[in-house]
Formats: sequence, C-alpha cells, structure tokens
Amino acid sequence: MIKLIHAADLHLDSPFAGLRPEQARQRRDEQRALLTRLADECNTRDCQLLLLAGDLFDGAHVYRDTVEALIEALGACRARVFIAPGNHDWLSPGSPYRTADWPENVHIFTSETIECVTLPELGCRVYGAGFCREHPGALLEGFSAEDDGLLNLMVLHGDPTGGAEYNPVTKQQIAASGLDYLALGHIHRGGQLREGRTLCAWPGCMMGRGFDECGEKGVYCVSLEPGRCEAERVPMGARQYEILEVRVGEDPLASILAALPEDATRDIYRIILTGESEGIDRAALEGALAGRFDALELIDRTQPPLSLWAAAEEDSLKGRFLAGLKARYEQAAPEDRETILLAARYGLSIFEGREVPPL
Ligand SMILES: [Mn+2]
Repeated sequence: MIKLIHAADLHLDSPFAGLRPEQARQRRDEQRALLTRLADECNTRDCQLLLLAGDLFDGAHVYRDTVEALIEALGACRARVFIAPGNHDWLSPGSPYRTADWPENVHIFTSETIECVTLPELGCRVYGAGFCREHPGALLEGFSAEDDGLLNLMVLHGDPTGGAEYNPVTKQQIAASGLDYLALGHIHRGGQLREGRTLCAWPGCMMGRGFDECGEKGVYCVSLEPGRCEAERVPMGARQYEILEVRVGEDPLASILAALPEDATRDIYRIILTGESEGIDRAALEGALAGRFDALELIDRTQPPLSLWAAAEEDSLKGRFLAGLKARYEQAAPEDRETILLAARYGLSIFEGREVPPL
C-alpha cells in the first residue's frame, strides 16, 4: 500500500495586504512554520510520497528565507516529493524552481507536456506537468495512463469546478485518464470526486488568508492500493478565519458568548449581529470580547424593535419626527443606521420627558 500526503496552494509570501506590516510578517512566518509541520506529518505517517499541486508561492517575489525554509522542510522528508507548479508560481525564468538547489528527493515538473517518473520500488508511477505561463490551456486533454499493473498517480494544478481560465480539468478527461489518483491544486476550498476508476481531489489552501478562505484548512492523507484509493482530510492547525452570524437577544454579549467555540484566541472573526436591538454598543462589546480573538470585526445588522417606531403614525410633532427618521432609516446604508437609531432614541426621550442617555 502507498501512503502519501497531498498539499497545494500554500501561497507562501502572500502580501497579506489588509494587515498591519508587523502582522503580515508574522503570518508569513507562520506559513513557513507550516512547512515543518508538513514534513513532520509526512514522516510521522510514514508516507512514501508528498505531492505538491502548485501555488506553493504566491507570486514571482519570493523571499530567500522562504525558499530556504521550503528546501529544508522538503529535504527533511523521508518521502519522495513531486511538485507541479501552478498559475501563481509558474516556471518563469527567475523562478526558484529553476534557480534554487533542490534536495535529491524532490522532483519538479518543468514542462507543460505531461511527464512521468516510474518508482518500481513502490509499484507506481507519478505523472505531472507544470505551468510555464499563467494560462497554459487544458493540460490533461487527450491523456491516458499506462495500463500495466502499476498504480498511476498524477500531480497537477488545474480547475475541476468548471472554470476555463486555469487548466480546466473536465470529468471526461478524468474518466479517460485511467489514473488511480489525480492530485490537483488551485481551488482553495478542498473537495474530491470520483470519475471512472479515478479519485480526483484538491486539498484547498493550507492556511486561510482572508474571510473568503474561512474554516479549518489542511491537506489530504491518501492511501492507495490496486482497486482502492481513499483521501482523508488532515487539518494543519493554522490560524483560521471565521464568519459567525449571531442573533442577539436581550443581552448581545451573552448571545455572542453562547455562539463562540471554546477557544478562538488564535483566530480572526467576523461576527454579524442580527435580530432586534435598540442599538449595539460596539465599543462596550469590543471591550468585553478583547483577548478572545486574534482580531474581531463586528457588523451590526440588527433591526430596531418595533416599539421605537410605534408613534411614527401619530399626527403629532413626535409622529412627524419619527416618520421622517424611519424613512431615512429604511433608505440608509447599513453603516449609517446606527446613527439614525441614536437620533430616534434621543428624540423620543426628549418628546417623552425622559432623561436623555449620555453620548
Ligand atoms: Mn491558489
């Protein structure tokens, strides 16, 4: 039986442009630290192969520290390593894939024509190709693997979800490939499908970089023998982005706390508040939640309780005042609504002879 780890879309040296420079540098350090984790995972599980399906680097600018960290981690793997460069790390003339000194156990596919390395000691062959430009066309079209009893694997960057821009991989091509395992990269949310005798999988990115890459990220651990192939998700323990929608009750803080997992201190949260409220005291909530997250973004989408507008129909000065604000509230952009609610509450307090709450 062959055991392998399949990872993709590491996007090392991402700029993390939305973060402060200090935080961005920390994230790039964390990306490099994941390389050690990847090598450990391979060695602990006694994997014979590590397949890296492209977008290892985020772009043409790669720090030397990063190349060194990657070389060190891959060199520490007892597995044979196969890399198929993708659209972000395509094989430009100055690419580290061409210029760096890679360890002996690492094979980089440097042609857009599918090539093959036979590993008789493992009873398999590993096919692969690499992007030599950003948009290489359909690399798998017309391919079929040798059929001679060896297990056939392929590592490739490409899109199995219908996108046409970056090496589209269709179900027909997968079925016709005759491969046992097709290790893809490109789609950042992991998934797998079976077509014909082939299991095709893409692990997604190894670490989320924004709210468009939420949830737990990781790699696949694949076990493979003639007639059987399974891919199991292995989380890599990186910091996570999460979006949580919380319907607030009487006490918004209590509602949020009840919705949180036990420990989110390393994670980056966007909490969207819904339901009814007379206005969310953002500063107080942020204060009360400080330290529970690496970073928190609060979005208030609550609606005012009906009673605030109850007198808007009245034929009185109070009624006209509320009706005017209510109309503006309904037209307002979400970020302006809090101010309008505040005006309504203050105005109502004055009309009703109550003490005006402090600003
Ligand atoms: Mn990618």
